[in-house]
Amino acid sequence: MTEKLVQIIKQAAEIFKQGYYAQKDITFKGKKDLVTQYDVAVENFLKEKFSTTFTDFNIIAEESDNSNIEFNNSIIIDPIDGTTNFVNQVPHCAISVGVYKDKKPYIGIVYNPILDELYTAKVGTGAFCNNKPITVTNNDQFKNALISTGFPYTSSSNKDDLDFVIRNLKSVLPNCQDIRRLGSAAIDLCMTARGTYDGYYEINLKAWDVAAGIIILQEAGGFITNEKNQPYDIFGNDCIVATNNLIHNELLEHIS
Ligand code: LIP
Repeated sequence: MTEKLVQIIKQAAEIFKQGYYAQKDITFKGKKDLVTQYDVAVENFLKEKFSTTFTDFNIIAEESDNSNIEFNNSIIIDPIDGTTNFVNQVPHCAISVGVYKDKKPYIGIVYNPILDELYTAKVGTGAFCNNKPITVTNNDQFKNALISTGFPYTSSSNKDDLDFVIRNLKSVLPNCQDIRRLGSAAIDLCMTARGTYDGYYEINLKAWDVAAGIIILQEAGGFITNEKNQPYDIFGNDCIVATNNLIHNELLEHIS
């Protein structure tokens, strides 16, 4: 199934690349939440191909009405994760596809067509970037840790969410090596999986932002919980805390 998924995702990537360099029609789903005609075009392409190729799976996708779709055997699609980057030609944006069987993680694929970086993982068989195995860092010193985070779109309208961002920056930043914010949750998880970052946290993500990346990170030796050190629910609103495992507890201590 992985090979077939990759083949289809690489076809969709042609639409993605064409859009990245083109003039875009931008509409707003929320005050900060953008969508372009290319998000819709990539999603429609993937949905059509996946629904005819993988008939045992239903599809949950960012730009679609998912209200009547039950999460079970599901393919979860983010056609463009990092749409703000895509619109501004910042090359950190990707197609993200997570496959779940009986609600359990099965296959994760994140493809950045601009940098031509393909992250793949199937549960139990490791994680790869462009077919080379990847693993998390072995750094156990939080003071040396490079941490990634993101700012939720809701920080423009919800004071509690803005406070969460500021409070936790104030707590994490002075205690770690540094913080990065590149604007794609899917890629942030993959960069933690490949050992660029030691850890990552963010609130209010959607299932399509993380469905693939958490499988890739887990297969690379990473550890993922919510801010209370409980299992992270991809359909919930908790903070995702995703690390190399070794600095997990210390990152949790700085998140409130
Ligand atoms: C975005 C993320 C980004 C996060 C935003 C948003 P989109 O996904 O990946 O990192 O900060 O809240 O969810 O909307 O570009 O697919």
